[in-house]
Amino acid sequence: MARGLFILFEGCDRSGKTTQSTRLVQALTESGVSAKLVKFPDRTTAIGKMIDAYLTQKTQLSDEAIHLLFSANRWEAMHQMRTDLENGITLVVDRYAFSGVAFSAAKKLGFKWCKAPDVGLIAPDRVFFLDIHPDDAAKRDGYGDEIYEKREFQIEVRVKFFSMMEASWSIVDALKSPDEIHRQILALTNTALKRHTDAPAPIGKLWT
Ligand code: Z5A
Repeated sequence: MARGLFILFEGCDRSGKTTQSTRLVQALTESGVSAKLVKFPDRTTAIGKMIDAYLTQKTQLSDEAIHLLFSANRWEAMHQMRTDLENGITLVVDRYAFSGVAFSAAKKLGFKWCKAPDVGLIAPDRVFFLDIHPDDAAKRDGYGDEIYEKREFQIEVRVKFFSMMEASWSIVDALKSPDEIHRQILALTNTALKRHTDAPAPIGKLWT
């Protein structure tokens, strides 16, 4: 049995990651592909609860401490993610280490320092970056509730994302309609799945 693919959605706040990752899992499942949604931060774990308290401004933490908690929140999910991939389940992941680096680097922590705790995590096979200017994102529902939802900061985060892009990334215009975006992403995912069936690649390690 071929392993599952690791499909990642990244992007600034309110870019539609949750909308699109949920729709992708649904479409894959309906077409007979075993697929599962994974979201970071996972606010249900003990570490995730500390992250949630920070994001909702109930507690304060140093920039370094919250960065390491976000990374630990990914490492605690690695065993299950690897097991799922090996069992042929395609993982559709909503935010990952690139968010970790982009947000902390936007606070002026060094890139090298930011990447270090996530080195060796499972690497995504395909990344969809939902691109939206923070001024457009701010017009969407729910914007402004959490600690990072500030215009200048989000602009800086977007710049940091662009500086990390690799060949496996596709930039998707997040201003298009949800249906159009879904169609585009589903087509790209189906191409990636076909390529993977024809020439399976082993599970990769991030930034090694
Ligand atoms: N963070 C970090 O610092 N370090 C890390 O390592 C990680 C994360 C993993 C919480 O993340 C914060 O944690 C986040 C980054 C930081 N801070 N910020 N900013 P989160 O993922 O839990 O929360 P979020 O980034 O705020 O995601 P979100 O609010 O769930 O946004 P989204 O998933 O990208 O968008 P959405 O929920 O799908 O859609 C937002 C709204 O727009 C909603 O009303 C939709 O109906 C609407 N929408 C969606 N698509 C469209 C289109 N195409 N057109 C029009 N309207 C749309």
